[in-house]
Amino acid sequence: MAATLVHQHKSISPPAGVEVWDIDPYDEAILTDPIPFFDALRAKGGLVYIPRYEILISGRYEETREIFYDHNRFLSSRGIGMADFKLEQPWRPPSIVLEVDPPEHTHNRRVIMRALSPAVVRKLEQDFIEDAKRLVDEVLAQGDIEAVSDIAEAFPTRVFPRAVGIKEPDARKLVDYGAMVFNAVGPDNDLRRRIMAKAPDIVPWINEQCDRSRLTEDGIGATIYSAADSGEIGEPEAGMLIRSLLSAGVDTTVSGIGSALWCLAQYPQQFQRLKSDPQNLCGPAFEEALRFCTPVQAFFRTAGEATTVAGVEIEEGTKILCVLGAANRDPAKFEDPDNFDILRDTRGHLALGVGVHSCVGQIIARAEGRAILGALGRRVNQIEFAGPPVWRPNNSMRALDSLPLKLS
Ligand code: OVV
Repeated sequence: MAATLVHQHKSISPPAGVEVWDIDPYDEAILTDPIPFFDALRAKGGLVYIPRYEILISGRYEETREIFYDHNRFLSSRGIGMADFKLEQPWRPPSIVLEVDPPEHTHNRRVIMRALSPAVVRKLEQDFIEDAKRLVDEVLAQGDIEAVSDIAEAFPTRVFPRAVGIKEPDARKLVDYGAMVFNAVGPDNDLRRRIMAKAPDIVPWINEQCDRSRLTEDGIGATIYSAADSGEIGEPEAGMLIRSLLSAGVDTTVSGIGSALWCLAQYPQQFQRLKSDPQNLCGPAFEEALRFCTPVQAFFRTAGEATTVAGVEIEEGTKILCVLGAANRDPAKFEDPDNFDILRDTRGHLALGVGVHSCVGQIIARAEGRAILGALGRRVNQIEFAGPPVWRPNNSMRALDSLPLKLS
């Protein structure tokens, strides 16, 4: 390559009319306490220029949705992180569903969609409900718990690898791989370097689990491999789709469930409300937690052409950080957005994205969330903090590091 890339993507000057904001959105103080940053971001405009990384950033609902919805102008194939895959070698072979545009995207996504059909997930949900009941009884017997490891990590790492058909799951490696994938979305900072140092330990293990021989014959993984038998995709592509499940299916739900527990401890009246009708309110409660805490806080898109958004001229090759977490707190879209209210209308929230790339695993994620919140609502009388919650910095994920709770 002729020129060295300063920020892993094309050098971009501030477009006319946008505010230039000299801030590092990846400062650990912001990552662990993002709400004041979100408020300031939305106040500055629909698009803001960050000179430190030569990127645009959007935090208002309308612009964020417009960019995320339009896969023709705003590409995923050039990477959903700060690095432009057209100019820089990605840290792993690109995902064939996340980091790709139509028509390849459409073809590959269809295979996952079929493997995660409503009929399949309905059956899985029965197991999830049983498992959630058992797990909640276990933690209730303990009284004081560390809810990140005891519930938020324990539940998805028990049920999800089994649903995929991983014969020998390793919860730690699955969670750490998720941390790598989500930190990789950010700049080449300390956070990213620290987790990437674990790659030699984790990446080969993950890749091995994607092999057909490592999968049971009755799981989601086997259904994906059957698409290779019929010639719809190749055998290597089937392996890559398993890798996508393992990349996107663990840390996201760990974060979503952990955050939901934090919300219910923080808003005890809302937990009592959930308890009044766990069967029907477990879904809305999980949805509101997704809006309120937004596990995937931000992904990039890359402008594939010169275009405009909200009157701002955007150059081809511009990286735009779309802050879903800020959009989900936009008062222009959600009334009283900083209030956690499980009865509110959460429709349109962007926690699972929007458009062709919206979360392909959302029905299984929601089934997990409902199962665990339903079990808590039915079996637990009170959730209280047993110590201060600690957030864990990550370049794209909002997640807790520790959440001491007392369940009674
Ligand atoms: C982090 C993430 C989200 C969605 C999909 C994937 C990864 C993937 O690897 O396909």
